[in-house]
Amino acid sequence: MAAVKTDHPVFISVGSNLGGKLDNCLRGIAALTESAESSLLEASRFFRTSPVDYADQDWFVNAAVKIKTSLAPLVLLDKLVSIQQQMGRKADSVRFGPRVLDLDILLYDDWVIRTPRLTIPHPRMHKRAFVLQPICDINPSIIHPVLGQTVADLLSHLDDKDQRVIPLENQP
Ligand code: PH2
Ligand code: MG
Ligand code: MG
Repeated sequence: MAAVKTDHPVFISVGSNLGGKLDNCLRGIAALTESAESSLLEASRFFRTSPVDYADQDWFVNAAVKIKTSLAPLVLLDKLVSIQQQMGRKADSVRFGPRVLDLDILLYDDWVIRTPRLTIPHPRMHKRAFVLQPICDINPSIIHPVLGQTVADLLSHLDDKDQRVIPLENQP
């Protein structure tokens, strides 16, 4: 009998701060979820967000999606990298700098993964309002599998008041 592939719930963050930011995000989500292996379960609103970690760049558009996928974590990562490249993303000239499209795995089921290429949960997600607010849109009760706190708690305890996360006025 053929091996049965199990689907996993996965949260992905979506961001862009170059070119048609919202359109880039929408095209990235479509490329990811219009395949046999991954489908869209839920999406957050889209937000305008002030740049974090590297301030000298344009504001981002950010969102998060919950998908279900049969792809293993590193295979999913390869898929995200290939979508980013298809969308015209070049090798990053500045760490945390401008990008046409960024697709990051935030949570893969309730797994904890630490490999040289991939750390899950995403190592900075608990400090980033532009990640926590979109996940809260989808489900505020999701528990961070390492910290053991809900994403709503993590968001409400962020002490960095400089992080601006503003819903887009015209949601797609
Ligand atoms: N991504 C980064 C660095 N800083 N800031 C915002 N607001 N949104 C992002 O998606 C973002 C960032 C590196 O991936
Ligand atoms: Mg990123
Ligand atoms: Mg990335």
